Amino acid sequence: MKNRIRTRLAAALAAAAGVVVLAVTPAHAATEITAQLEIGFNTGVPAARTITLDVHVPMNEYDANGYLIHGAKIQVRFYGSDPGTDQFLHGPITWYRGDHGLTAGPDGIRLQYTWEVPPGSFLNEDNGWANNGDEVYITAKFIDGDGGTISDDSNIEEGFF
Ligand SMILES: [Ca+2]
Ligand SMILES: [Ca+2]
Repeated sequence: MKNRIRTRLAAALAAAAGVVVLAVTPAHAATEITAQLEIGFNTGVPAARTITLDVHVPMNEYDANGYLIHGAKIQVRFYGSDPGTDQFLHGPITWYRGDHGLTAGPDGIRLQYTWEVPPGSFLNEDNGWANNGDEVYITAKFIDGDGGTISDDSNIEEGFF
């Protein structure tokens, strides 16, 4: 008798927990991600290169919050575009819920983040006498709490970084 009550109580608790989980679990799978990279030149003293990332995973606000609460993250890696194999340059840099630059809003999950690096940083992917121009892009991944992943390669930024 006692066992039966305990079982019933456990079932009720599980059901209650289930309702809570359902209330914040995203209703729709994330299927789309776009990544943009901008590299600018700060000509002040000291000079710097300004890196701006804009990664967007469209969905409604409810789902955006649900994904982030459940541990979804955005992960960014930098690559240098070259003939043949592209060179890995930097990363991964990972943003979770609450990290600066990562937001959930009416148009979905967005990462907007800017920082500066000195000239000749990891962005200087080609540093040869004959080939000093750099071609840099990012690969951005949206990884949900269960490990489901979608990714996008950004545009390529060209310059002497
Ligand atoms: Ca290159
Ligand atoms: Ca270079």
